[in-house]
Amino acid sequence: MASGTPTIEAMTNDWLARIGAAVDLAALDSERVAALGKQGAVTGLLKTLGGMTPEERQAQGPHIHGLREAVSEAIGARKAALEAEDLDRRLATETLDMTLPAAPAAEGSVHPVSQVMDELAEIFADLGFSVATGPEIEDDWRNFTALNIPESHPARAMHDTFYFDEVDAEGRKMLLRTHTSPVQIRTMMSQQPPIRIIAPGRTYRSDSDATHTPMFHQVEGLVIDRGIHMGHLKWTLETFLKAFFERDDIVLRLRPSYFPFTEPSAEVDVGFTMEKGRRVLGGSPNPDNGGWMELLGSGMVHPRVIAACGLDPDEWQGFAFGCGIDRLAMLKYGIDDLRAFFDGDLRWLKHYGFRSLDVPTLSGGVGA
Ligand code: 2NL
Repeated sequence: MASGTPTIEAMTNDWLARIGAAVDLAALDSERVAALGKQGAVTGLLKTLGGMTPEERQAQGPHIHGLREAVSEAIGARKAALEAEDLDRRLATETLDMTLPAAPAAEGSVHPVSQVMDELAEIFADLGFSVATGPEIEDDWRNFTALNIPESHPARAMHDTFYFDEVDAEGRKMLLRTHTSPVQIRTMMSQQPPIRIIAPGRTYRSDSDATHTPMFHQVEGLVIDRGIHMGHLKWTLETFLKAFFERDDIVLRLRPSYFPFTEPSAEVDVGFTMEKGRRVLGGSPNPDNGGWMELLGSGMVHPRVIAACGLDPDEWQGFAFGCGIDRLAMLKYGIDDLRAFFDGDLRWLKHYGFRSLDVPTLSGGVGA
């Protein structure tokens, strides 16, 4: 071989020295590219095999391939050694203090409406009620007709209903339920009495101002059994409101009213007193320091509604009531802007929200 051209052996020694001297993984990778990369020295040497005569190739081939093998083996070995060194260094220098408190995990909060729904479920469970749910898209019959609200009834207009273009089997437009009453209709049609349910959920009316949002939450209650009368209604609501507002001095006033689905119907007012300039439910209301606040609608289920669900009204009676959940949440937790409920502002949610897995704030159950 001509002088000045390094022998394969010298090249091998040179590359092995360079690889052995690489101080870290990045330096080693540079050597790998310089030797075995597309433009690398060893790669270049391999390419020269193509231009040789068969005899030259037979003589040089094993040496050049041997070089390539030696270089890539050395790179592999050096890489393993550097990685092991790296690990040893980290094990020697990095420490983990297992006694430090864990970093706080991002935590959401429970919306006041969800909190109140949980509280309602808990209180009424103690009274033997279960929670019933149903679809938010309903048909005209379950939302209106079965509830003794006929086609021409002004209550249909009063409800400011959202209608869909899609129609049911009778050709009537489907709608967003305007109350959760259709859930009770479904329950009466599918279960035998005695029935004791509450139906909490989203309801919809085309109404929007400071005290109305197009979507709102309602809870309705229904009891169907033999010999049910308004005394059961009043006791149930009184027991519920005392547990919910955590006060024993809640006073109820039933005022005659009208709903198509109940007869007789009663508006339920709750006495409030003024405490530090705020209306607080409870206490004996007198005109100087309080009054009556309308909180619920209620009544004895109209015999026509019972009959529409396939039950005999001479055998089965019941009471029902309805109430806004958003309103209950505002009263219990001192929130004064309804629209902020559904803005999705994280600051509001953090302020008024509740910790998940916390026990609903009840005084200790209905029996306590
Ligand atoms: C109100 C009034 C009320 C009912 C809802 C009801 C349901 C069936 C049968 C009879 Cl299936 N009644 N629900 C009864 C009276 C009043 O709600 O002002 N809600 C906010």
